[in-house]
Amino acid sequence: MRILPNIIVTGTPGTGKSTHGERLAELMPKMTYVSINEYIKDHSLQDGFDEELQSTIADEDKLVDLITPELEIGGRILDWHVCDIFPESLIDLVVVLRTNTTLLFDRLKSRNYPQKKFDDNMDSEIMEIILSDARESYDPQIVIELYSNDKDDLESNCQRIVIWTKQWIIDNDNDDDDDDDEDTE
Ligand code: DAT
Repeated sequence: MRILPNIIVTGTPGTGKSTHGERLAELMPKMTYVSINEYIKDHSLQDGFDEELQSTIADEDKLVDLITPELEIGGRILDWHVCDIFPESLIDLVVVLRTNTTLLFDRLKSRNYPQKKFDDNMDSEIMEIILSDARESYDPQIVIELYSNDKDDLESNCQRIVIWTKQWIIDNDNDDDDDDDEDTE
């Protein structure tokens, strides 16, 4: 039985997944932040390269096989724009970050993506693709949509997730010794 929850932080590229993931890891040192893009590189999980989008294609089956034992341990904060491949039974919260399209336009412009990748990402955000994917793949009750436009949003989102995590730990405490509660800090 896991003593720490697993959280997915997802959203269109540029919405602030890594910014949130890193801040959450600072606020909750017992949780482990996993940038899936880095994980793919570190574990050689590439399955080709899309020249048009200038993006690595991940071997999603291998990725799930490798990360599932980590999710079984718990305490992972997964950062990826694809949210619907992880085992539903091992995911406790899915945070879908959203950004005002004008702000996202500027953030993506500064990345110098190829035009198609830029357009696909803007369309994805406008059409709420990742939010729909998350709600279709997980119990909609564990999917929350949070705005990530500015630093105040970042801080309040992270505080909200910390409070949620503490409550999850209390609710899932199977240890009879109630005086020795695990904390996230
Ligand atoms: P992602 O990991 O989703 O691709 P990121 O965390 O790299 O996004 O953020 C992209 C840029 O936007 C980066 O310069 C930080 C900035 N940013 C993201 N969320 C923000 C927020 N809530 N407040 C201020 N800046 C933010």
